[in-house]
Amino acid sequence: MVNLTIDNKPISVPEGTTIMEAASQNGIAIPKLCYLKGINEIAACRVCVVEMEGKEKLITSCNNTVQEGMVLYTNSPKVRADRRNTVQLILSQHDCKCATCVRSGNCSLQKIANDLNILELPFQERLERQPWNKDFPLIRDSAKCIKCMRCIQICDKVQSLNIWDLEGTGARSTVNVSRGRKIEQSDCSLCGQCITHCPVGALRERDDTEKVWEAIADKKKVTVAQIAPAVRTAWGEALGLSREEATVGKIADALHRLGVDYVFDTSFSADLTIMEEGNEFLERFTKGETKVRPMFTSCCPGWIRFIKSQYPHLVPQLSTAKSPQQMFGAVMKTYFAESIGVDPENIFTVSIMPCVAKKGESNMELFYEEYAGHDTDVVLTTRELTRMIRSAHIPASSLEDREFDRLMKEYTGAGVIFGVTGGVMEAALRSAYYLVTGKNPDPNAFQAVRNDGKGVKSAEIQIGDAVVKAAVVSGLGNTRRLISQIERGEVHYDFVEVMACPGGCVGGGGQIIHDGEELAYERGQNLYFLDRNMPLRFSHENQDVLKLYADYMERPLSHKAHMLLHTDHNA
Ligand code: HC1
Ligand code: SF4
Repeated sequence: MVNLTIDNKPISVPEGTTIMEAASQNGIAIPKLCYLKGINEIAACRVCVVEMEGKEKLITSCNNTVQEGMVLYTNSPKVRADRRNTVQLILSQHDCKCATCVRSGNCSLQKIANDLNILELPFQERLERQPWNKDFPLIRDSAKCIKCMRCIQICDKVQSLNIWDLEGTGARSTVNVSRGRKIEQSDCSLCGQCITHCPVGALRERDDTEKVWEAIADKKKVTVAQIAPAVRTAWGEALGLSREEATVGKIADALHRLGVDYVFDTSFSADLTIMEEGNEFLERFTKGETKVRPMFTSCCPGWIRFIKSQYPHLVPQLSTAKSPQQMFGAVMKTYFAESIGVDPENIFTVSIMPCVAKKGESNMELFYEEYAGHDTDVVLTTRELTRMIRSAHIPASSLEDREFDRLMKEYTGAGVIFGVTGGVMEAALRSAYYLVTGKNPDPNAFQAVRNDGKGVKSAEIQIGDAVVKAAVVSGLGNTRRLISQIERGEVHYDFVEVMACPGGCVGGGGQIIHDGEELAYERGQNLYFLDRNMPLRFSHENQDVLKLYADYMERPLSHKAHMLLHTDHNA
C-alpha cells in the first residue's frame, strides 16, 4: 500500500493507483474532460491537474500514479487558476451557444465552466465549421469539438473501425473523418458509441422529432409507435425517475399524451422474430448445412453494416429474418392497418430505439415494400423521446401505467431480454428447445449465454439429442476477434448472436448519456429482472403472435411470412 495525503486527508491505496482514482476512492472528485477509464488516459485536456508539494509544475492526475509520502492539493488557488485558464482556452475554440445545444444540461464542459465560475470569455478565436451531411444519422459539429480524442479512441479501441482521426497540426489540429473521407463514404457502423462518449455536443444523432410532430398533427395520418426493449431501462434516467418508477407502461402513456394513436412494445415483434429466426436456425441446423455455419443473428443494424463492410463474404450466413423493428413496421402496415380499416399509406410508423443505426436501417431501400413505403417511417432514440416529453411539458411524475393497444398487446420475457447481449440467443434457445422436444425447458436453463461483462460468451447447449454450439458477442472489436478465430478454424459454432454495442442495446448509442459512466451492465440486469417477473417467458406462448399466424401469416417461414418478415441482405 502507498500512503499519501490529498487535500489534507491521509489516505492509503494500492501501488499503481492513479492520483485521480485514489482521490475518487476517498470521496474527492477531480474534474476531468478527456479521461475515459482504460480507453483515453492521455491527459490531453489538462483539466485534472493537481498541485504536489515540493514541485513547481502541476501534474495531471489521470495518468500519474501515487507515490509514498506525496502531499497533493486538488483545489488550491494555483490549481484553480490553472484550470480556469485551461478551460477558458478550450472555450475559445468552442461554439458556446448552449441555448441551442442538444447537450445543454448534460455537458461536461458546461459544468466545468460553471463550476469554475467562468462568466466571461477572455479569448475568442474564429471558429471554422467543417461541412457535414445533415441527412446522415450521425451528425458532427466541428465547432463544438474540444479535441479530447475520446471519439477516436472509442471507435479504434472498442469498435475497431478507425473512423475518426486527427488532422492538421498545432493549434489548427482537429478531428475529422479519417483518410479525407466523407462520413457516408466511411465504414461507420452507426453504433453511436462516439456520441455517447463525447463529453460535449460535437456528436449527436440526426434529430427526427419534428417529423413525428408533423405526422401527429396530420389528420390523415394514423401514428403507430413501438418501444424497443432497452429503452425502458434508460429513459427514466433523463427525467429523474428511478428504475422502479420508469416503467414501459409510462412511456406508452407519454406517447399517447404526445398524440400518438397506437402504441406497442417491440418485445412483441422480438417474439415474432424468435418464431422466424428460431425455425430458420433449426431448418439450417437439422439440414446439416455446415457451410453456412455459424448462422449469425440479424437484428442489430450496427452489426449488419459492419459485416457488410468488413466481411461481405459472410453475409450469406446471416439469418434472413428482418429485425424486430422492421418486422413490426411491416405488420403495422399490413395486418394491423387492415384490422383498423386504414389505408397503409396513412399509417405512420415510429420506433423508439436505444440506437442510432436503427435510423439507418429504416432508411434502407431494402425494406421498401410496394404496399406502403418503408416499414419504419421514423426512428427516435431514447434521448429524442425524452426531448419530446420535455418539449410537451409533461411532468414525468404525472405519467401513469398504460396498457399497449390490442391485437399486438402481448409480449413475453423472452422478447424483453432482446435488449441485453445474450438475450436473443437465450430467447431462441428457449423456443428451439420446445420446437425440438415438444416440452418447455426451465426458462432459466440457458444462463450460460448471459452477459457477465466480458463481451464474449460461448456455451454448448443440449437440445434433444443434439448439441448446439452457441456464441454471443457484443462490441465490434470483440466481434472482429471472434470472427478471426472462426475463420482461422480455432473455434466452431452453430449459432452466433452479435450486438454492435458493448452490453447490447442497453448500452446503445441512442441511450441517455452519463459522461464517463458505463451503465449497460446495470440496465441489462433490469431486463433480466423484468423477464423473471413476466407471466410468459417463451416467445412461442405469445398468444397475439400465434393469432397473427393463425389469422394472417399461416405459420413461421410461410410464403407470406417470407414476404413480410424476411429480407435479402445482399439486395
Ligand atoms: Fe434492440 Fe432489437 S433488441 S436491436 O438492441 O432485436 O435498437 O432494445 O429494439 O429491432 O426487440 C435496439 C433494443 C431492439 C430490434 C428488438
Ligand atoms: Fe465509430 Fe460507431 Fe462512431 Fe461510427 S458511430 S464513428 S463506428 S464509434
